[in-house]
Amino acid sequence: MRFDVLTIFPAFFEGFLAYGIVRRACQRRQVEIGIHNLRDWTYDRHQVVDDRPYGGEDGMVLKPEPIFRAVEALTHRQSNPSVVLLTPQGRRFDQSMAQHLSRQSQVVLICGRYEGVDERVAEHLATEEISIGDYVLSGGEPAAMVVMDAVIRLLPDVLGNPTSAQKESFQTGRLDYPVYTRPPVYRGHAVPAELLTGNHAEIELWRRRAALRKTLRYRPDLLTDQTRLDEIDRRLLT
Ligand code: 6GU
Repeated sequence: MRFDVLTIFPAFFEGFLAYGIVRRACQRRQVEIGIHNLRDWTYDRHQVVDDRPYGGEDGMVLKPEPIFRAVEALTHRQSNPSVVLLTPQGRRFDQSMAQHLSRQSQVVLICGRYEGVDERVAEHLATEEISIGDYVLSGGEPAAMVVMDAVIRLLPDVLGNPTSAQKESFQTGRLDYPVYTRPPVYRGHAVPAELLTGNHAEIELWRRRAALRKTLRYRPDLLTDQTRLDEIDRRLLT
């Protein structure tokens, strides 16, 4: 699949592309990522991408023309691209949206900036508007990296172990279980004894209980839909 990112801060993405899973996936041609400077689609001498909002108010708004031109230049109509506008006003991003995007052949990510983006981009150019959570960032760039990371790790053969992406939190309806490594006792704090028994049934039961306990404490909302849990989890909760 291919991502094209539209931003006024292309350098923001240098570290993201240079490390870890994302770098490896690009090298192996499992994903292509193009980072594009919105100013390249301005025609004026000062490459102006923003303007003052109609109706007054503080702050500046990203102009529609460079964004429309850029998206039209970057997309190939036959690839039926997803055009995603990243703003705090969008639909909240989750694992099912990551899965949906991982099945697209091209995704354009438009990073919002300043106090907003001319609404005609959301209405007449973007196919979806996405927020990564209920807080305000000063721009969509970190959100674009979040979306790409979540999607890229779902692509075929990107993660070492093919089942690992399926077993994770949000796929199973509960948070992941806690993990420990050596030493067995650190500053007087012992690793749970069940994990040292070598008894796989006992380890599995401990992991389920511990995962459900953490989910109840931090994300009880995940447990209101018990149809996503399996039979063993449902029994442990009652
Ligand atoms: Cl996508 N953009 C901005 N500016 N703030 C956000 C966001 C996006 N998602 C959550 N907060």
